[in-house]
Amino acid sequence: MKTPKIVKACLFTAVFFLCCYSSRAQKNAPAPFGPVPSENQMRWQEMEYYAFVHFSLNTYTDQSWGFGNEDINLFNPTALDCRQWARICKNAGMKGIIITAKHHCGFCLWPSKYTDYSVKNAPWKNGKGDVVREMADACKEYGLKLGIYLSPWDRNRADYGKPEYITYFRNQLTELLTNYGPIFEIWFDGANGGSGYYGGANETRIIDRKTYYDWANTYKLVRKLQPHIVIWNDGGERADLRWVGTEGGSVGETNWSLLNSTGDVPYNMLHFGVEDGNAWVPAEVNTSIRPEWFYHPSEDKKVKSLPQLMDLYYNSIGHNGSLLLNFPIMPNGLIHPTDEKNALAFGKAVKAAFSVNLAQNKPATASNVRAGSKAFSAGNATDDNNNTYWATDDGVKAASLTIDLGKPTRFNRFLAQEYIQLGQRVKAFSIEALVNGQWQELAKGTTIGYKRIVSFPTVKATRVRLHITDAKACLVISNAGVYYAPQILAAPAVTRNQAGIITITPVDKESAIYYTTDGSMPTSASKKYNGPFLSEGKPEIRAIVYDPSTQKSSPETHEKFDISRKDWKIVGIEDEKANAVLDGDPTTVWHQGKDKKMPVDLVIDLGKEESLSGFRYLPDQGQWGPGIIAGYEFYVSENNADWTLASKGEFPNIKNNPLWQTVKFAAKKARYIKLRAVKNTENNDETGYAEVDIITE
Ligand code: FUL
Repeated sequence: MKTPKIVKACLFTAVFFLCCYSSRAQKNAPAPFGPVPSENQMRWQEMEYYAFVHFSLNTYTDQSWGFGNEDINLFNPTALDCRQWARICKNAGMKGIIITAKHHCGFCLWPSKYTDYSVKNAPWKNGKGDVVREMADACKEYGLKLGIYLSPWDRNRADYGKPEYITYFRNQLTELLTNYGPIFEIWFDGANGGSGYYGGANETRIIDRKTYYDWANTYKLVRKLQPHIVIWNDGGERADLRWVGTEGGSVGETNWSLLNSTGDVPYNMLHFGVEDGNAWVPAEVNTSIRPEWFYHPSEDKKVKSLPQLMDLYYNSIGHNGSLLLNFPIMPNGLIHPTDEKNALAFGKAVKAAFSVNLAQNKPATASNVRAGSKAFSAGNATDDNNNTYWATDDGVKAASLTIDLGKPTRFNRFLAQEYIQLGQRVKAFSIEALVNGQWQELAKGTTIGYKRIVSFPTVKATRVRLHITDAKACLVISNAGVYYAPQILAAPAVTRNQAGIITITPVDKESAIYYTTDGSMPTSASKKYNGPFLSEGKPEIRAIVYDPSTQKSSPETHEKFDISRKDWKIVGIEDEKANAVLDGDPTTVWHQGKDKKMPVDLVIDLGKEESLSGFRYLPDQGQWGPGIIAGYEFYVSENNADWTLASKGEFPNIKNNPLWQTVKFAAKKARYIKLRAVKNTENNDETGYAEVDIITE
């Protein structure tokens, strides 16, 4: 068909103006300041939200980390369906999936030519299956990008620790980066070296994470095979993306997408970035929808709820990070229905909060506009185009942008974006609103970066102002948005103190709480909570928050406590603070001093003989809480003199995921218990406890 003349003329005019506009914009544009993202990093940053799937032999052994000798015959999912994973991720608003092609145990989800320890020798599909292939096909079908997790540490390989292993590792990389189409991200886990099967050697092998893998050449290979990839590496040479120092699901409110290109970075720097860093290394927030990465049936009730997932959103994407959310795959090869339900509700809630930008195309003015030029005017921040921006004159590092909403408008979120292609600049800002003719401050913040979302209680205002108070260089803001996020009812927290008193705390202080103590589901017709109450025996509390105006309730909190700890005493320790171990409050913690050399004992008198079948340990819940016990022995005694070993072992992955650790053992009668810390995660002599509890028969 011939293009009509008028259409041609319009097209020509549009292209002409576009060219004039962009060359003019470029002519006076601010110079880049400091490090800037590469094209690959920029493309990745715009993905914002994508998934991890953890699936391996661990799925069948209920472990976090396989030792490397797990039986290949265990791998036989009966309903494996990567299309289910992809469908869920797509419907949840995600843009890609990273699959654990090989976790630390060394088992390969694809039929690698270079090892027998793979799906090709598993019963699944009579050894003809390839999970990575099925994942790649499903991603393609659902328009998702594919990423690969390949653990550098391999506890199965006899040659791990020797130079030969590097050849093996690179051969595997070559297979994965050649045979499965475009790969958007490669994930090199930082957990590297330690005990393992190692082809039957059953020993501990320590490697130098910085030098062993010859990262420089490994990266070269990766980039040659996949020129558009981004590399995540927490263990060795600085990569394209950084870990945020925690698997808990947040990055600092101050978050610079910068690090120094050499030198070690402590956990807290990973969390906040380095203001004057000389390399662009943006933050990826990796966390699991359940406490652990692999599937454990015991966590079926611990799937992150919608309010928790929303917090995660604000603490990652809202803090200039990306969100990598993990789904543990069940032994049958599917994502659990609760994980699916919560992930979809999360996607829906994000849409409900952020699909209508109340500032879009609203008139905006600024206290300074670069060269007074339209090309950098305030309106570029509200025009729904991230490639145009409001900029200030060189040297103007503080200025404000005012958006006229036209009429009193209800909102509770502000979103700002810097045009990071020219570097990250903003150091401090505040959000103000014109309410009933008066300017009032709603919130304060520090960095902005690619995206910053600020939450505050709902206001009704006619104007809103982004007031940048400090920056490294002139301001370059590509987007300013105003949103109304509907209220989300959050499950309340339920705690029991040592005296047996139950306290239920809502997230929103004004919410009404309803609860049951008989194991039944709470509703608004259940007992209303009017303050702390005493419990007897092994109480089971189920509680909800209920909003009468919408007749909606929060997800429930379900806590099952064991026997009362009323008569328990910590034996032989003078320090009063030690009671934090028994106070039922996960936020209080007690540390045995560093002067005590490992092993360190904690002895508790239960007051009378009990029939024990396990114990629980909660380490320091502080973000970088020290003294996390990694290796333990647990003893029981009837007289505090003759001790029987009930269990010994390790708490795997407790460093990155410092949650309740539950250990079960064959039933034993005892009045005294002794938790012996034989090793902590830092290999020093500190030992910390938020809580210690027992499991009775
Ligand atoms: C950690 C690993 O040790 C965990 O098992 C998990 O794979 C997580 C994503 O990274 O470092």
